[in-house]
Amino acid sequence: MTITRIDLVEIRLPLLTPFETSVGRTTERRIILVRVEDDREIEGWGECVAEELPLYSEEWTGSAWPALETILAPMAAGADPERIRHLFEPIRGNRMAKAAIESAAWDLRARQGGVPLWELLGGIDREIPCGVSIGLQDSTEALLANIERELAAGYQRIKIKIKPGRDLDLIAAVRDRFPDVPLMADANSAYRLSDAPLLRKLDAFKLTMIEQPLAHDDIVDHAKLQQQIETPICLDESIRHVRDAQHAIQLGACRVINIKMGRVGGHAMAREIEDLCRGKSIPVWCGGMLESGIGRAHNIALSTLPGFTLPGDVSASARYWDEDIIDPPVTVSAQGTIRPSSLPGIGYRVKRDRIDQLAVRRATID
Ligand code: OSB
Ligand code: MG
Repeated sequence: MTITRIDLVEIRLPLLTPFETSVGRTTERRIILVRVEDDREIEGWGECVAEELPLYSEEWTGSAWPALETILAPMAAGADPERIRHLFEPIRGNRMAKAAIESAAWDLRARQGGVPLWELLGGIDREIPCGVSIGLQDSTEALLANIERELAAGYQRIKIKIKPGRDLDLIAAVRDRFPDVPLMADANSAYRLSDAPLLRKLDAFKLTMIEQPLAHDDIVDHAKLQQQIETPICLDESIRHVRDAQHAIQLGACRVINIKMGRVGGHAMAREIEDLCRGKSIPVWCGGMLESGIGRAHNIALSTLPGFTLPGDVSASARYWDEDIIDPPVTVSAQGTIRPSSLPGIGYRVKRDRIDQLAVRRATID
């Protein structure tokens, strides 16, 4: 049952439309996929959510590759899949790289046991509620048209990206057109505590939350900001470990947490954060990192845990890709929900031929 072989493959996957945030613009993803195999040739798949440049966190595709190839994969080769997270503990940082192998090991365990990953993780058999994250657009009209389309498709909440100079007027225009839609804004760390007077003006628009307004590694200033605004703060970038979630909740730095399995080093840590938050009545939702179908399938499984009560940034493959690397692609119902697969593991077939077409580098560790 031990991991006997690990394959790494980097693919280039062009986005159907560029995705722009306060920190930059992405047109093509460079994604590292991890395939683990056991002695009976059962496989497991994971995805590294590191981006093309270290603009969201310190990790990027170029740093995750050597971390995986020279450190993490050699540690994991020969190991029991259940032991992976403990083996990785002495290695500092590199959480997205760790999560790529750790999550592949979870998929492997689920397939070894013949059960869906969501069941192995402790999820509930239910459809998960979905929202969309819409990047900065060239014009307000383009944003409004985009929102219109996503609402018509059934998505349950809209998240828009904001940054200084593209905030109050933009949100006012959206609220004017869609007075009752569940709406939130993600700043990706674009503001400072001294912007509190401006951020307080957002209270008028009844956002369900504002995501990560202040620095990517800050908790203390978020607590000060939360005292000055009514809009609930949701932390994304700042929560890298269950300890961060503990500290943030203790200090009142947020009322909601966005859990990204890659950002916190894997499913095991994501579950710990979900468990903590559920105990403290802090709702959580599953964030996204423009994942291909493999990362998306892991997000769906994670979202079945009981604490994930809010719509996540987990949406249909067709919003991102011309052709996904899994079959079938992820689809969303007219009610804005995804039904988790009942097949073993991540529950989707990985399209090896498609991956081969997109591959730009490979490594095998055994
Ligand atoms: O901050 O949630 C974020 C994408 C890349 C990096 C960070 C973020 C995002 C998104 C997109 O908001 C979510 C998605 O559709 O995958
Ligand atoms: Mg975010």
